[in-house]
Amino acid sequence: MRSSLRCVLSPAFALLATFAITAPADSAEAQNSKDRRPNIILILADDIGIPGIGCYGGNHKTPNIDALASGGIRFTHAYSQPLCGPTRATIMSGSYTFRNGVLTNGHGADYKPSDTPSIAKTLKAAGYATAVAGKWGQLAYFNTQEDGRAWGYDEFMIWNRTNPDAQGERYWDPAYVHNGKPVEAGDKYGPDLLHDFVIDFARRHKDGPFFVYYPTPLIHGPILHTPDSATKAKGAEKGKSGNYYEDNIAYLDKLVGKLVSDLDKEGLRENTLICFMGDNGSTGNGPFLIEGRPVDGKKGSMLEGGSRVALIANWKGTTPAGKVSGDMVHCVDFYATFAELAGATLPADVKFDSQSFALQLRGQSGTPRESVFVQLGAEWWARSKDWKLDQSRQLFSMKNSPWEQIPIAADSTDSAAAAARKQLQAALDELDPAGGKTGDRKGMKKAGKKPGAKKAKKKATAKTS
Ligand SMILES: [Ca+2]
Repeated sequence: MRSSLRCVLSPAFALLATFAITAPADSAEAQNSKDRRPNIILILADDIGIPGIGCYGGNHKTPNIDALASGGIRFTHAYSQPLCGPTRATIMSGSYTFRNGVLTNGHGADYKPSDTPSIAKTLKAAGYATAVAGKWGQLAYFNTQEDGRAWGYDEFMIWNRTNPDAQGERYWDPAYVHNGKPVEAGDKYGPDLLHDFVIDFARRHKDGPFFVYYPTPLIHGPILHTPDSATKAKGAEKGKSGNYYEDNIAYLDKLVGKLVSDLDKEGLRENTLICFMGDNGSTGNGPFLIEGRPVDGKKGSMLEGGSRVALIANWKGTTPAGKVSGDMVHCVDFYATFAELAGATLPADVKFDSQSFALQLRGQSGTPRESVFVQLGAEWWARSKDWKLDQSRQLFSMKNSPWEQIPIAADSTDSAAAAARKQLQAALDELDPAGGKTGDRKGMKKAGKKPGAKKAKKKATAKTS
């Protein structure tokens, strides 16, 4: 018997889901099922939208990420939140930001491990060894080993500027903390240290199962030279982004390839699910192109380019190779997906927004989402494959996304538009983001206020790091 996950969806819409996960009974069959549980590695890349990834039609070369996609599933309609903090809190909590409180950057302290679930806690309770490697900034409460345990992580190597003992940079001579102790990095390059930590952890837990959350700092600014850069211009060393953008993408891609190759050497590929996702859209000067045409919006924007990101899932021998899926997936969905694969029990009496796509990973059709929900501060929208409705009730046709969204007049007589409006409004009504934690804070508009249609297209702004 495989562990089962039951999604109870709203009658009108599959946006909100609650779950009852049943762990396998204590039997030989159940033990067998447990033995098939995969190791899970979630690579979260920083500030790279679909224009940064070659196999998405972007204008950059990413041969190793492309190979990961051609050996697994590439999701064309995958969504994060538009900024680091909200995405990270969404992944960890399995809930949208109006529930977990991290509505924009700078509010990570609103998400406490003591009173909110975390995916690492859930997987650890199911018997997984757990680790995190990379950027913890934009979330909080993570300096010591005790903090790690509170989040559910056995081991960690993190960069977290909220730690007073770890002030410093993320790339060269990085201010990382390893299991509560500062790393003596010398002239080392941070992303290399993280790779070594991840592979060492995997090697030590090769009998599995293990879970590694791997939020690499690449390719967030400052865009500095990498170990492979041909030149090392002084300007870029001081943080003037731009000179090494291509080199940073190349290094991210190289480390993805190295991870796959090192797991292969350890004989771990067939029992390890590797997921690769971007944490928000691309940023910098661009151009941000898909198939040679500029994408609509970038990081921090409520336009498509703010949150439409790459999602690749590769579990050798299990995920169908070379599949390109149009199923919509949201970063909130990792929680239920990983819990299902792990045969884990979700915390009771918690409202999750996560919807498992575990069946799709196993090559089955599953129950794809009918929409995704994205929020930044006091702005939000729900989106189906072809339509999008925002908090001001402005409807857009998304048939030409990711290049443009087309406003639909409120008095449009188009029957498909009317049906979409009804469907998406029902989804938003059920979620009721204005009834959750709101943007009634400094620097954020009050949630529930209805800006005009023009304002709805305006870029949301917030701090970044
Ligand atoms: Ca980011």
